[in-house]
Amino acid sequence: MTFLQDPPALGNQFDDDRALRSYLARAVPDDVRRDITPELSSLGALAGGELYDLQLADRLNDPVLTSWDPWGRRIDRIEVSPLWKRAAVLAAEYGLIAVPYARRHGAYSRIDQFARVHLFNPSTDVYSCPLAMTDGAARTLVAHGNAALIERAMPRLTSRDPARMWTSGQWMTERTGGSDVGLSETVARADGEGWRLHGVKWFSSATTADMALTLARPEGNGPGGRGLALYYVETRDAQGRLQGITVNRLKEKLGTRKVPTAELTLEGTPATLVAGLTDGVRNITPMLNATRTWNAICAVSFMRRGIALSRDYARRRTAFGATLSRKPLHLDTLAGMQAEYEAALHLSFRAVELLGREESREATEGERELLRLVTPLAKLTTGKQCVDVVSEAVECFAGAGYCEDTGLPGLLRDAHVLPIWEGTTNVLSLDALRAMGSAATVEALRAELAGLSSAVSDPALAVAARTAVAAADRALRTARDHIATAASGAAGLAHLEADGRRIALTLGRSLALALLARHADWSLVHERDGRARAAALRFAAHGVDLLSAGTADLDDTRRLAMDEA
Ligand code: MFK
Repeated sequence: MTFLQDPPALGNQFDDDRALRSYLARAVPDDVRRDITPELSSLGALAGGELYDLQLADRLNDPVLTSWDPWGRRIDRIEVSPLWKRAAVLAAEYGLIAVPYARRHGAYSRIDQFARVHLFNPSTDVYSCPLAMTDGAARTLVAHGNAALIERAMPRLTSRDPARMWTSGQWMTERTGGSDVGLSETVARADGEGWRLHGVKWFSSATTADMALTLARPEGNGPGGRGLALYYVETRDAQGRLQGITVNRLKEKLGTRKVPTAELTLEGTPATLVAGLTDGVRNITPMLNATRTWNAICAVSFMRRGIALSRDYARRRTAFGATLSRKPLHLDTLAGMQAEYEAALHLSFRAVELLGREESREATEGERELLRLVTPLAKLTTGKQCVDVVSEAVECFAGAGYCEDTGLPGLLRDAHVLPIWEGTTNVLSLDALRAMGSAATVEALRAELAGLSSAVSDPALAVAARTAVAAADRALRTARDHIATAASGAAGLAHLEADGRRIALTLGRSLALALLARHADWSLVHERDGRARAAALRFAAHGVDLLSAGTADLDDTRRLAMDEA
């Protein structure tokens, strides 16, 4: 009989995720964990069952923009895929935005929320994008305390009723540049009590949102991010018509194909100031930091999906006389992926813990300082890990992984957005340096690493934790030395920037290792389980110190980069 290979299958994605369950067992009190487990398990079943099946069936259903109705009226209607419609319902019902604002479990509510996101994301084709922006918008409105906007939008953004829940967009990027937001050209003109926006938003993600937070320059304001103001926009009027918004076209992207990312022209779009007439860039940063946290958790969850599929396939696929699960080299590859995943999970959930503590006003001053730095570190570190791990997952399927209808290429394409949007690795590295400008933040990181290291007693894990502390120390010293040199000339700053990614990734990977080592030590004692220990030792062997070879010569770098003599 002809041989036919079984496809990979997924079980309950919560029950199967030993690393997540072990993390929750340590980080969340028992009564809270008992309370949140049924919904997590239910989401895990959906993610590995109904949603995964729907995702495979939905593969070719890209969003469709219809610009005109049959009678010549401009309508700009965007139809999203069946999977996205189902995801919208489930996101509301499972409280993916509501949970941290209801705060049923205080600071732990953020852990509850992001454990849900972790399970939900890999089966919903980046519906996490509108959700992340919705969370970011809610957090930004709360942070600025604009009572009228909070009263109007928060009940919608945080609703668990799919018919009432709103999603929000985050319209920042313009043709002048995605990273240098201060160059934005959109103008805001006063119009009675309100404002009207005029300009082009070049990348507006999930354009089907009910509202958006966006930046525009009030007429007469100066240049740069300081001259921009933060605005609240409702996309449709009471009759459901777009308000001065034309959808020029949907972007043709490498991945995130289900996300209707559009180029928009704003022509007199009504808008409301959120927080004063200036400092738009600073005022939108609560949104950026929220979506960057989502980015980190989504990176972790894509790694987990790649591993879950690869592991299942390894049990089914026979080659050279045995299943892949009996092949030492294949096992070595899977173990390496799992180690990266576990480190990423502990790093990202540390950012989540700190966010929850800050929001519930339980954070110490040091924890608030630490949050500012851990957020970009988690985003930039896990974005890179995710692309590597998911790429390995595709390779675990060899030729099958390269075929579109297995769904694996889509996973890799979606993973590829994570180091790009919400700030590229380089922009996030510079943000980490910006955060390290505060001595208190650097001190908070040192204290965190020292605390983690001292909590480890297993000898091999203690060595790993010390490796993490030493690598981070080298990165911090490198930054400090460059800054000291900068006092006597511009070369120090250029050196600091050139080393920015090495510094940030070293800090991100070191902190991830220290967190994993501390967790592994706990797991050895409390769960009698050595798997997290194996993950920590393997992650340490992958390397965390990107500065061990010293810093780069700037002239050589320029010559090499630009191929100049
Ligand atoms: C799966 C996950 C889903 C995610 C969905 C996302 C979908 C949405 C897709 C997108 O919208 S992608 C577009 C996202 N765009 C970015 O992330 C912008 C990237 N660029 C940066 O982050 C730049 O660093 C930045 C625009 C902030 C630089 O602008 P400026 O004007 O040169 O900023 P500047 O002068 O350094 O900082 C202005 C103020 O903000 C300063 O405070 P002060 O006014 O008090 O001095 C900074 O300290 C503060 N600031 C900057 N970044 C901050 C911050 N504060 C807190 N946290 C930060 N991250």
